[in-house]
Amino acid sequence: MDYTKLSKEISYALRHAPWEYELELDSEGFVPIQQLIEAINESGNYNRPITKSDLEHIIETSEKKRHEIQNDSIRALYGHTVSTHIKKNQIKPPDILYHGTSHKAFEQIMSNGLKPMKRQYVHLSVDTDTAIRVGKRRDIDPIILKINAAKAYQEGIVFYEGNDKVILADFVPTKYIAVF
Ligand code: HQG
Repeated sequence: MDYTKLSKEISYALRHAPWEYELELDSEGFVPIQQLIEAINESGNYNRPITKSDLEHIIETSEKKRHEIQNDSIRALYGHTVSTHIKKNQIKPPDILYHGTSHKAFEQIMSNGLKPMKRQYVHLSVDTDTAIRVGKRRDIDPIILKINAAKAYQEGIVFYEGNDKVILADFVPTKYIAVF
């Protein structure tokens, strides 16, 4: 079983294109596991039919907590681009957060703030290692931004739960952003 390929397909289905799988996300992004399994098995993309254990295996072994199972449903924890708004729990963020990005995006971020761009939320990292990993997807030598989340929160910027490494926000104004 190609678990990397399966994990990517699940992210695609749950973050970006549930309709291609005849799935409908609920307000928190969940779909019934059985429906997801049946839709994926219809494609015949894998060397055998996938099962709930395969999904559990991906969640347990992945270096990133991308998906979550609750009862008989599964969801992506972050990364959504679907047009229906996925409701996330508001949280008080850690005092400092980070964001790894490209040199190309940097100037625009410093004049317009951090925006969700194609996703529903801005994705922030709880530590510099995570931010570096995120930034390296776009730049071999990424810029690491340091976010004064304590001040932003105090002044009304809303933060949301992502996973243990990722915190979400609607928007982060420039005044809370510095280069690390
Ligand atoms: C940038 C992956 C211009 C932003 C990762 C980023 C993460 C701006 C890009 C998760 C901007 C959007 C999300 C502005 C922000 N002007 N550019 N005003 N504001 N940007 O991929 O945070 O492996 O949508 O800096 O690890 O890079 O898929 O967001 O470079 O956790 O599970 O616009 O996706 O996780 O890029 O990554 P993305 P991201 P997975």
